[in-house]
Amino acid sequence: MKFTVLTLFPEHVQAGLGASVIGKALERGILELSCINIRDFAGNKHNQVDDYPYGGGAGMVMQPGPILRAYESIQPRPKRVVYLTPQGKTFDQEMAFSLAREESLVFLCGHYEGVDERIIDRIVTDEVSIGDYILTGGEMAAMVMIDAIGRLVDGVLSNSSSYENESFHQGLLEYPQYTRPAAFEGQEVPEVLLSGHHGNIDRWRREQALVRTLRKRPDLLEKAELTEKDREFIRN
Ligand code: 6GU
Repeated sequence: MKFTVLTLFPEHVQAGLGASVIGKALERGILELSCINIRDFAGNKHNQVDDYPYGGGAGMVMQPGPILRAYESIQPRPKRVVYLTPQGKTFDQEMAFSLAREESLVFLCGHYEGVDERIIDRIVTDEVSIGDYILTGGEMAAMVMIDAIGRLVDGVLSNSSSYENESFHQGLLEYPQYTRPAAFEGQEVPEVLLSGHHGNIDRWRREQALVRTLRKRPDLLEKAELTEKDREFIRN
């Protein structure tokens, strides 16, 4: 899968995604990342890419010309262009799965007070927010999305860390995890996990995932994939 990021801070994005699982997948060529500096397409002596807003008001607006020229430098022309903005649809796991099916994605990162509306009309297919708060620019949001989408691409995660088994995959929070030692300063690992009885362990984990979701994020239960047994457990 190929990610192209249109940004004023290409090194920031490159560095932010260079480590860990996504960094490895980039090295192995399973994922591709190309960061295009919008400023390279300024086309004026001072490399200016923003200007005052028509009608007045605070801040600066990114001009449409440099962004369009940066976009037009992408070959082949992409199908979907994601603009990172607090005004967008809120990113979630379902959207991550949907976007992970694309062969390539372009992310447009805005700065200052945003981009000229005409660039949104012209090239943007998806406006996406990563949550209800304001960031100084779209770069960190693009990195969040690329991390979440990239890990869903075949071959990025090892078999042992595959997302297929994640409880969040079914819309639930994860069950609690423990490793050695079995007793840590008087705190013991739940006995069922030491029992070797996989049927009991699976049931305990499922119940823990349900209890946690019910306590911490009851809103998630509405969309979760629950069995009749799950529903019965929640009722009791
Ligand atoms: Cl996608 N961009 C900016 N600038 N701020 C945000 C955001 C995006 N999502 C939440 N806050």
